[in-house]
Amino acid sequence: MTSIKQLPYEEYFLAGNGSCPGCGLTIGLRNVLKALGKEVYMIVPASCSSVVQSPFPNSSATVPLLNTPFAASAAVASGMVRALKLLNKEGVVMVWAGDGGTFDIGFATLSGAAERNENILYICYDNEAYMNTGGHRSGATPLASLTGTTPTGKKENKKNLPFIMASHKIPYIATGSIAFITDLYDKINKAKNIEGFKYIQFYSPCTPGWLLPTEKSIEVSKLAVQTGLYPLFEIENGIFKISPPSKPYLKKEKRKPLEEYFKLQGRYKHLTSEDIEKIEKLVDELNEDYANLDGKKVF
Ligand SMILES: Cc1ncc(C[n+]2csc(CCOP(=O)(O)OP(=O)(O)O)c2C)c(N)n1
Ligand code: SF4
Ligand SMILES: [Mg+2]
Repeated sequence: MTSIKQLPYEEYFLAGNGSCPGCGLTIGLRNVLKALGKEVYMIVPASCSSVVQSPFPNSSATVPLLNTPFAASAAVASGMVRALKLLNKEGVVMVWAGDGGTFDIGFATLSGAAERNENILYICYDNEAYMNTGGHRSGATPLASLTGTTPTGKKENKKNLPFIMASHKIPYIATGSIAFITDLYDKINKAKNIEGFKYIQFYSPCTPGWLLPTEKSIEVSKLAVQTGLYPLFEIENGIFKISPPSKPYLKKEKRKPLEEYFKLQGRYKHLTSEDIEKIEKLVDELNEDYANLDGKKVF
């Protein structure tokens, strides 16, 4: 595994961009681009990312980048792959999309491109709501979370999108976290050399949207893994494998109490002990399932 000291010094996503302090997407993008280098063509659907990187004169991405309508990114990326082939150009075509643009609005084009096994690296930074337009709930918002459209807490569970992508039988799927940046960096490095459709989703705090103090982004991301709420894993050619940062937390006795995670964030301030018990049961079931699947073929 790469160590922090081994990460390249080159910066492809620059400081002075328009993000809020503590924003997970900028920490993620900075390091993802370190793994990909200059030879990348970025496709960005409507999202905080569009706003963070684009406004002149503070444009902050140093790689070619196309902003697209919300639902179109995987279709645009499919066209981009063909255009590069015709022009005889090398490079990774990467979609960089939020959870709303991935789990919900962009899902039709995402599913189509995955089913065609297009040679695309699709990355979803998962801040668990439509943050750019006021933080309303998405298919990625977790059970009980407060959002602009769930003022008493979301009643439904988060979609398990990595497993929905697994049903497309694509060659590579992974989850990541900004708190384990070298794990994410290694996954991107691996994915960029795989031919076909790659889907990577990473946990990406939104400080205003989660009512999270700006300096707590990494702490909350670590706790998401240590509580078993956001397990890190890969599905490579159908084989499911829990990633090293998550491995210890498959065991219930090793997991940190959910209260530690919830108390950092205003979006969970209303939770009762019964709510937490209910969520704990879901976390237990999820981790039990993943422990049983570890090392096994899932498709
Ligand atoms: C078709 C369409 N509907 C709605 C919008 C307004 N809109 C722009 S960004 C956004 C939120 C995007 O949420 P997500 O994909 O999760 O990215 P985030 O803002 O959280 O980074 C919305 C609703 C739009 N641009 N186009
Ligand atoms: S609103 Fe959230 S996702 Fe958007 S730039 Fe700010 S911290 Fe990042
Ligand atoms: Mg979002």
